[in-house]
Order: sequence, then C-alpha cells, then structure tokens
Amino acid sequence: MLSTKTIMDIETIRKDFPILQRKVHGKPLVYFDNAATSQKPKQVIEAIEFYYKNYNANIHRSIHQLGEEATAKYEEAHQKVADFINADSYQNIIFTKNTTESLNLAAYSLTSNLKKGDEIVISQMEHHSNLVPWQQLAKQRGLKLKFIEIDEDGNLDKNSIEKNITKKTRIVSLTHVSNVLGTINPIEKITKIAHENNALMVVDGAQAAPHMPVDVKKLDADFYAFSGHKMLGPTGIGVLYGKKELLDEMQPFLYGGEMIREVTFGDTKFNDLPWKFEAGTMNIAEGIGLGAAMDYLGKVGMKHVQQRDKELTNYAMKRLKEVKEAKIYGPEERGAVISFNLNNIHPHDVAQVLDSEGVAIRAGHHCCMPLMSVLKVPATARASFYLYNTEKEVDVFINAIGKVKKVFGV
Ligand code: C6P
Repeated sequence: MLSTKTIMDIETIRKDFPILQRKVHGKPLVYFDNAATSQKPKQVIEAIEFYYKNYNANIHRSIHQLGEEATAKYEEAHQKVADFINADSYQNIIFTKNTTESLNLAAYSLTSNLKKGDEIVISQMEHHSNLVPWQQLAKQRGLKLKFIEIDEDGNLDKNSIEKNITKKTRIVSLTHVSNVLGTINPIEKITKIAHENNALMVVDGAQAAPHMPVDVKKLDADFYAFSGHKMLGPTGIGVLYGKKELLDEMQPFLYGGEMIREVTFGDTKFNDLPWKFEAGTMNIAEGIGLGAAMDYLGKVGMKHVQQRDKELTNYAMKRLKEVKEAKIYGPEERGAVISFNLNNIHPHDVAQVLDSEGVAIRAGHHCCMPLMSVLKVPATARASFYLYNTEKEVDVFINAIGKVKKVFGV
C-alpha cells in the first residue's frame, strides 16, 4: 500500500532508477541496503555518460574548449553541494573520495598542531572511519582519545557528553546519524558545548546528508563530511565542508599538482580554496555526477525525503515489532536504519535467506566493531531505506522474515 500522506510520487521516482526493474533469484529486487550505498537515478548515470561522450578533458589546466567545459561543470558541482548544505560558497567545499577520506583529511590536518595530552572526544557509536583515524593519530602524537557513552536506548548519554567535553578538549568528532542504531544526534547542541570549551566540532554526516536537510550554518559545526554514493551520486566522490577561516589556516593533506600556485626548488605557495586540498587529477566525472545528484535531491526536496524516510521507517518498525523473535537496536526516534537480530540466528543466515527472496539487506558489524561490543553482539542484520522504497516492499521483507523463521525452526 502506498502512503497517502507523502507528497512524493514514489512510482514516478522509481521509474528514474533502472536497477529497480531487475529481478534477483527470480524475484523483484527489494533494495534495503541504502546505508551501504544508494542506487542511482538515470539523471546521474546520463550526466556521467554525457561528460565522457561530449567534453571529457582534464580540469584547471587545458586551455581548450573541452577543458573549459569540464572545468566549469566540475566547479559548478562544488557550488551545487554548497547550496545543498547552505554553505557560504564553493570555497568551503572540498571534494574527496568519500567520507573516510574527508575525515582522514580533517584528522591529519587538525591534529598536526596539538600537543601531548590534548584531548579528542568521539563516541561509542562511531563508524571505524570516525574512530580509527583519531585513534591512530592519538597514539602517534600522544593525544588522549575519549568516548561519549551511549545509554540503553542507543542515544548519547547526556551526562557523558558533559563529563567528556572539557577545557582540555581540542576536537569533538561525532556522527550525525548512526549507521547501526539510526540515532539522530543533537549536533547543534553538542557543537555549542564544544565551542564553549574552545574545541573544534567535526561531524560525520555520511548517514545524515542523504536523508535530511543539512544546514551547516545552523549546525555551526566547523567541518562536515559525507559521501556522494550514499545520496544517489557515484562512488569515488565525497565532501569535506569546512569553515573558510579554518581551511585557510590548515596545511594541505596531499601535496602535488594542481594544489599549488607557484613552486620553486626551495618552496611552494598553495592554491586558493578549495583547490589547495584537491591535489592531482580529481574524480571529474564523479564530481559532475554528484552535481546531478544534488539537482535530483534538490528537485524532490530534502524535507520530502526526510518525511518519506520517516513514514517508511515507522511502518517498518511497526511491522518488525510484530515479529516477536526480533530484537531491534536503537531509539524509537531514528533515521532510515533498522538493525535487528532474530533470536540467535546468525545475521548472515538471515541476510542469505532474505536474499533468496530478492530482499537485499546488510549483515555484519557495519564497520562499528567497538559498538557491537557495547551492544554485546558480534553482528546485526540491518535494513535501511531511501526515497524509492515502498510499504509494499516492507511487506515483502516481513514475509521473507517469516521464511527465515521457518528455515531455522523458530
Ligand atoms: N557506512 C554502511 O553500510 P565511506 O565508505 O567512506 O563512503 O563512508 C564511511 C562511513 C562513515 N560514517 C558512517 C556513519 C557511515 O555509515 C559510513 C559508511 C556504510 O554502514 C559502509 S561501511
């Protein structure tokens, strides 16, 4: 049954996604692995194809028509991303490979000036991409890494936030939405606390930017990282937003061609923002593809995407709670992610039986091994939704769970 509440015409949207027409094991594909990567609309696929067929050239160096067209489109994509998150200008937008590279860039550059004993605060629910870089740099540079704890509901523990962020804190780095629990963290409030303590705020927006309106001015975070491939764009392109005064001060992460203004045998003057952080030949087609994804999401409207995600997630939560063997992790109020386990059936077995019914979910530790230890499980099954999913697909998913129970005799 299609929701009558939503303003989006889901059937029209679905027609833009060629892959949704395919079958898996003879069954219509139900793609519920959107937190891993989203599917791509034909508008994005065609923008990439059009670039390669019509104006493929390197950017920022070739003084010919093709080079100028490619440069203009690539730069325009930065502006589209800036508009999408309400940044001041394209100068705040650095293209990277993915969220992981964005967070590494932030971590390397921001920790270079810290001194022994300075503190970095993250949380127990961080993805490895927002944990391992800080952990390794803390070890190398003698910094202290602290973790905000989560409460029983899967929210950040309020007392633990207050206890951990202190005058010794130099950097706070938190996920906006958890890829396991679906928790939506109060970034605006925590940014305020970080700034009151003179600490910088870095946000991992990998699971937020695709699903809700993000306003970097309102959040007031200093850095905001996300991936194109989770928001209808191609793989190989990610974003690091940063406040201009901080990016101006920061040392580049990668050195080489294109990030320079002038080089002598003795020294180098760096390029303007954001190119100072984009060394070498970048993922041009992917950047242009991300621009097309911004256009698509902009047309649908992120408020509508958020509302639709909420409707569908609420419906899936309601249906999954009817399965008495299902244990659901995370709070009631959540993003478009539901992690669960079925009695003690291994989540890989759950995913495999669902796959045989055409339903694609993810099972495993979701790159959050420390969080799994807090939840006291080795792994979970996880269904995650996006704007093209339907209630009817949720029903197929629930029926397929019935098959899992039958196969494993629970
Ligand atoms: N999570 C998932 O299935 P990359 O791989 O760099 O595009 O994104 C990393 C990343 C960082 N933070 C969060 C909160 C994420 O969810 C992810 C990616 C995928 O949950 C792949 S592990």
